[in-house]
Amino acid sequence: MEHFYRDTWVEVDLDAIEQNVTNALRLYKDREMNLMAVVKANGYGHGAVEVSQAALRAGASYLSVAFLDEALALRKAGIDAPILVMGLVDAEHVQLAIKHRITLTVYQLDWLEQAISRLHTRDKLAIHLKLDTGMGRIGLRREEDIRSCMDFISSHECFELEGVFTHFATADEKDLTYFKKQCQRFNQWLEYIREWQLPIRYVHCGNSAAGLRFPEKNFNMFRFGIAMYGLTPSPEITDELPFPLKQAFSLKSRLSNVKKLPKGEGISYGATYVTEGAEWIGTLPIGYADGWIRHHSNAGGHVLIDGKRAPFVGLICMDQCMIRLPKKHSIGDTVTLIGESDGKQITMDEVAKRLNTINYEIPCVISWRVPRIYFRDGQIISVKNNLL
Ligand code: PMH
Repeated sequence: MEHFYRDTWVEVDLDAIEQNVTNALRLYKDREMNLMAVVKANGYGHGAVEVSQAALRAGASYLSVAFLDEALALRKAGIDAPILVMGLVDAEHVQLAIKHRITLTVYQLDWLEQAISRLHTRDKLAIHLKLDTGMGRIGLRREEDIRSCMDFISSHECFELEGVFTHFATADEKDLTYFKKQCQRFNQWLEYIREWQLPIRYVHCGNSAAGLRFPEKNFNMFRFGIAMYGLTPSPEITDELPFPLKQAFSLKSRLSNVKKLPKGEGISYGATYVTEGAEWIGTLPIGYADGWIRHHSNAGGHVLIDGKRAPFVGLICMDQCMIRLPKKHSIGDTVTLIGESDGKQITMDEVAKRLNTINYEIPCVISWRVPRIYFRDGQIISVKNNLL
């Protein structure tokens, strides 16, 4: 087990990840469904290796990441499950993908041509064809381009067209007009693709929102990201989720200093906060270099200490910040920045709302300076400290 010596850490509840995956798959118990666990960005900041293992234990059959390095990191950690890279990988690296059995996303004829010049006759490169039905990011958009890619793929045996997919831009919104338009396009474009009669194993379009809200719209795979981590795809549809999600991520710290200040004393750079009376001020060893960005101090944020709320005061520094304590506390007392403390909770959604962003962003930006502790059955099963 790795060690760490600082008094700020993340706790990841792997049972929560497993439970969210199990519950999602249960929605599809009457038919074939593959769950692709989206573990890009280091598992949305939770830790890609540990999350992948938990998701696979609970029945996920595929993993996906954003770029090749993330896939290689999983292989290096001994993960054997199929992995799809959902972003562009330079055709120069196709041999690396084959060597490590990594599936690539394809959406350009040029790319296929470049790849073929680097493939040997007996190579098999697994690919998923990406269609841009309205996300406007990457993917094929025109019938003739889809057809020319299909011609090329079907006439070169080194390509194994294992999947076809698209990505929704608004599956997490109440208004379904745009979502329906994307579904309709995807269905129509799949018709073209079926003309080649290739045995395509996976067809996938759904993210968490579509996977949970519209089982009938998903083919035989969906890509489960945010909800696997126990976070709602958007506050707008929380009431529509078919089961309660269990948040896996908590962020904790311990007081590194406690002092009583009289009225009129300034706190932190710029002395922007001045005590309003005699106040107990606590210092926490977490700052913006840990991803606890400076905006927390202006945005009226709180932490929990013994289940009571304590506000941030003064500007967040690089490695430290200050809070106003409800009463005298001791150095070493635990403080919860995200998660539960004595039956009270600060959710990821609360933190995201305070910062005027989405819950996805919060765990992603808690930097790798902050060690992660992994729990299963209430026991610590591993610790990750990227510094040592
Ligand atoms: N599929 C693709 C192609 C994605 O980009 C994402 C998330 C998912 C599936 C999973 O979505 P979910 O987390 O809503 O379940 N991608 C991103 C993104 O690029 N920015 O925020 C989320």
